[in-house]
Amino acid sequence: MKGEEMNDEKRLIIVAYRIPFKVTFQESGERTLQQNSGGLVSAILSLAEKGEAISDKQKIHWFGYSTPDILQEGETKVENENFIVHPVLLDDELNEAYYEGFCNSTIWPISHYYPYLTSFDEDHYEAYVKANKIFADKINAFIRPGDIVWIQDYQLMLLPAMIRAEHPEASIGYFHHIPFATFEIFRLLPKQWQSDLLKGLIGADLIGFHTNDYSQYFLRSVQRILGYDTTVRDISIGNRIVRVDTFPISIDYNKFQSLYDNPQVMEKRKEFLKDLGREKNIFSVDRLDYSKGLIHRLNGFEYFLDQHPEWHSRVVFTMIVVPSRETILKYAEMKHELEEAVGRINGKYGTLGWRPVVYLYRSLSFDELGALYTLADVALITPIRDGMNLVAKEFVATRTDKKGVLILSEMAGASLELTGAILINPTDRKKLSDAIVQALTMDEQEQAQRMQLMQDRVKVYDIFKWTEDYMDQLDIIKTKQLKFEEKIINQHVLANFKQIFDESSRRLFLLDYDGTLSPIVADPSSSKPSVGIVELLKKISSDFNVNVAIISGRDKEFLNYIFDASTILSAEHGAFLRIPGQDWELQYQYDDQWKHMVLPIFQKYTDRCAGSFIENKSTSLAWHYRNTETEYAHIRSREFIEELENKIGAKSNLTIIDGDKVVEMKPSDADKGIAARKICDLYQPDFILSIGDDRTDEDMFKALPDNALTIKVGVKNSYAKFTIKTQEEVNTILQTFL
Ligand code: GDG
Repeated sequence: MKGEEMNDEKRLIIVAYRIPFKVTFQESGERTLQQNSGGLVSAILSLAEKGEAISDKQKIHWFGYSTPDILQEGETKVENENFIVHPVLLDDELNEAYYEGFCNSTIWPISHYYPYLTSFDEDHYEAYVKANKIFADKINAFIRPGDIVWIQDYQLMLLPAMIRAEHPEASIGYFHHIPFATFEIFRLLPKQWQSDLLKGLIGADLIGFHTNDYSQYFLRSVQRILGYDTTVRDISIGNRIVRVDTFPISIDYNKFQSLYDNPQVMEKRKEFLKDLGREKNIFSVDRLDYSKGLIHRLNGFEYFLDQHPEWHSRVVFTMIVVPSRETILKYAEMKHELEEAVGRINGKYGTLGWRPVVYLYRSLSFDELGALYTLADVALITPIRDGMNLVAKEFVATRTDKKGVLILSEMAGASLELTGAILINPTDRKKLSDAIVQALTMDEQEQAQRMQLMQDRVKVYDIFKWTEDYMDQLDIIKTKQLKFEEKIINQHVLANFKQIFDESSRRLFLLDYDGTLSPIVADPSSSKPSVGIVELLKKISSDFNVNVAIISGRDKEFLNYIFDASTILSAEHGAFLRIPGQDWELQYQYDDQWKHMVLPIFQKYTDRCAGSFIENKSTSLAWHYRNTETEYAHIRSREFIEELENKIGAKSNLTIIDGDKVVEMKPSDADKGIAARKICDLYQPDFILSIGDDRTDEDMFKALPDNALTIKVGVKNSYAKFTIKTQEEVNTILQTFL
């Protein structure tokens, strides 16, 4: 965020389940708040230092779950020189059902493609809603205009919407650190949960994922479950645009790069190398988790030992498993299974002087981690699913000696960037074994080339770049939204136009029907005007001397049925015009021949897409696919348009309108713009109001003189001068002129 006026006011609020701080009490009773060494914390701090996202006078506010013991009597927050921590207190019972329950027994397994490990417990879900609400209440009471709220991860998917509801203008970002599963997996959740979680997320302005696949899977679920229109990275939710984008998280490269020559790390490395005492070292470190592929990794290593006796006694695999989530049954079971597998392998292949697998179930100090990264000949990072995997990037960054080979699962987000790794599918034990041999025998020149390639990438897009990139994008989407906001019609503009209206004598309203005077419905034939709107138009037209014209794509019969004889009606996108007191008139020489040519194509696509149908109007043909499976029908509609274009050829006098869930074909002789101009010529108005919502209304907006009051319904790019967010507001606009 650069150069904005309210910079002094701007605060950055980070919300994450955890607070990355350690609070210690000295004997004297004095308390200190220490930042953890995680990359995200440093990166966020650097934003403040660079004055990027917030004013440098501001400390960063961090909201996260904590137990009350970090607070002293009467306190609600703790601070140090950079951060103010706001603990969100959840009682143990709630926290267990929320965090271990819904977060780690439902969202985590389903997102990592383990439906059979997913619990579907309503009480857990309720706890999730409740906990998100406790976060929301605390944050909502704290936020003020200008603040940026950045929410981290799957424990808080409902929070963006809960904040948006209270602070419609707030700048809200969300980042999802784990994979977003495909629609077919996500839909296994109960319908209510699916839609709540998605609606929760789209409360944000920017939703970030590690890979383009996760972004696309999310967009697809939004489209299929919530029915919103999406582009490759935007969601139009009527009154707002939400951006979905890809930001592969990274590490503090320089910090890891300095480890190789760090004296404490060197000391540890020497010690470990002596203890391990083999020609080659293979290393892995992960949290205990089924998604990390620990058992498959051991199976692969076992197969390697089985197939390659020549490596016996020469290689040792150091497998560090960091305790995690042990209170969840599956994790406890898995730990047991792992220990059995290690025992089996060591029992089968080990000797008195050689243990093939050195297994440690504990966490490492940072120096120990650095020592193991830098001594490894091979890093074996083989998750079955992993949002990103930072261990892989950290290993790469530490290797200033340009040695060491990374074997990486293609199922880790990191595999898209770390192309110098040997990429494998972790379930394929033969390939895993081959990869180990390839890595152990790789010459130093190739190791250096591969390492350089990966280091170049991690160095360029480090955690600081990631954070900056995210904040820039949040700023861009917010600015885009503000541009739309500027077009939103306000009382002041309306009052001005009302004055012009009062002073004018030949007033004309040009109004679209579907999506403007009536809400969009699944079945076009059941569409009804909004309650009271027809009467309102009658009143405006009789009491206030306004000529009201409906310019619609609908046919004559439909418009005749809805509107009375005093209304000017234009049907079928300007093909027919009825001036009050006269008959309908076709606006150009019409020939029906073209329909015979294209009807078989219309029929073919209707047959192929269950639920779609043809509307055969006097001068046009429309293929509606609103009631079909959206994504499939959208693909078919592209094919359909291409086939129609091929059939009619470039010089044809026919137009194809690629509308909202409808493809319409008609002669080019008429459109809503031509109709609007003709009506203006006939009535010579000195005041024009025009409202429409869809693409064909753009012809009308374009055709009208500069002094017309043109209003687009819905937040979309438009030629109209002003925007209203919802169709319901049309009524209010019309009321203004009473
Ligand atoms: C989630 C997503 C995504 C591990 N053991 C020790 C230790 N670590 C540090 C590593 C690394 C971090 O923990 C683990 O990060 P990962 O990315 O591998 O995995 P998750 O914790 O599952 O994180 C993941 C990540 O979010 C970020 O978006 O990449 O996909 O699942 O930094 O170094 N550090 C120390 N001792 C240990 O024993 N000191």
